[in-house]
Amino acid sequence: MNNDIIFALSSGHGKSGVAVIRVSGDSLHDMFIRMSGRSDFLPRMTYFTNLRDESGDLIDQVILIYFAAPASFTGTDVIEIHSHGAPAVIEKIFTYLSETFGARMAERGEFSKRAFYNNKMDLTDVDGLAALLDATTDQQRRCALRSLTGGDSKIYNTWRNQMIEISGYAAAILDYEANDLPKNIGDTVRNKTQKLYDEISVSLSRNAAARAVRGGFNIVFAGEPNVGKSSLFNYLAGANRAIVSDIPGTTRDVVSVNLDIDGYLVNLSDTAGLRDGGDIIEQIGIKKTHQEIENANLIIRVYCSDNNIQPNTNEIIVINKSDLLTTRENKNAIYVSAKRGDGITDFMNAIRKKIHALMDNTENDLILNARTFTLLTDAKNELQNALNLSDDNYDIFSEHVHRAANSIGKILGQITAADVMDATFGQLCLGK
Ligand SMILES: Nc1nc2c(ncn2[C@@H]2O[C@H](COP(=O)(O)OP(=O)(O)OP(=O)(O)O)[C@@H](O)[C@H]2O)c(=O)[nH]1
Ligand SMILES: [Mg+2]
Repeated sequence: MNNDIIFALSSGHGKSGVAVIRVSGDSLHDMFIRMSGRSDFLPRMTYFTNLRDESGDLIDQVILIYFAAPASFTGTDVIEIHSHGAPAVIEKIFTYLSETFGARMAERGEFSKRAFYNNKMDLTDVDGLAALLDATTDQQRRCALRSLTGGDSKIYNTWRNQMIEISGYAAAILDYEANDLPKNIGDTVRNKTQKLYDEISVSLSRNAAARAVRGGFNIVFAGEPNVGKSSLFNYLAGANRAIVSDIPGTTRDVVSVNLDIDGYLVNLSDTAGLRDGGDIIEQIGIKKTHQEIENANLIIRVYCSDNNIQPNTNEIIVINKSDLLTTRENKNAIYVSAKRGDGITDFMNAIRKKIHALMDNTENDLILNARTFTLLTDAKNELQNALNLSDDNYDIFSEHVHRAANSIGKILGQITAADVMDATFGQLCLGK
């Protein structure tokens, strides 16, 4: 691979105290001598330098660090320039790098692409890096970090190695005499395949939780018009985001806010009240309510009269306007009053409990995106195909398990088409 000299701003954009510009290329030793004015430098040490352009003009006072290949982020030589964060300084350094050294601005994700081709990262590590850079909550940070530091790769590699081994054994059953093979090898091969199948199934079923960590835990308020959904929504949002009125059918569009509850990202949505009739616009709103309910991790069913309706596992039953009620029959409902604030603490605790039930321990789940979810599902289906075969079909059994191993290989980027690479690295920003 051609590692021409590329550079990018690795720190954030806009005015800042310090900016970090990263440079990557095949041999940057001489470049470092020219920039630092010294030849007796060591890798990974900081050197304070008056950085000057070709005509001797001072560009900025900077700190330089040299990372010698392969011990760098990209696996190539890397120079880090820590300058003052002014846009004019950064611009001047960019011009200096291109004019003096023929360097060019890196493309989106190009540093990580180099790291991938130089075997510093596999594709699941890159997915982890992208997730980490997007992280806004503590749980997102933890999950992403586990993936970035090779946690996911380790699991995939273990699965893949086991599949290759099983596939080899299955093929051997036909090639060797029974006496030359370990006892009950057929059963062993099947049991191992079943175990892998179960493990992958669990990981796939945890995807809803993993998605909720990345995209947010979706909570939807649903119920008939006028029961007080918007009032409760505003209460939890801590702001008057949705219009409240005593006219049934007030809310039509979905109104959403993001909250951080115990370190988890939560998307809270208020919706149009569910009823037959109403005008065309209200009916469109009700359609949207049904879509929101489908995507919800938790549905808050709001009522305003006493009842005995029981919640499903992903539901909380809330009976609002408790200030007007005389009975409280429902043991599995939470009685609240948006008007007076009664019962809100219990309500919040019930929500918390649901969030924790789904999202706790997700730091051990794989980070799945559309690409990895599809490939992992392919692998699971191939194992299922193998397990469905009758006893004497071990050559086909071997082939199915081999294909499952290939799918896992694709997840890691061991066999990958160019478009997948572009999609994976494209999710990163410049300078990563
Ligand atoms: N007494 C009493 N009134 C309430 C309470 N909560 C809401 N209300 C009133 O009930 C009416 C309807 O409240 P909303 O919050 O707009 O109800 P909604 O469910 O969002 O209604 P739609 O948007 O039409 O579906 C308003 O007049 C509120 O002031 C409560 O706890 N007690
Ligand atoms: Mg409303």
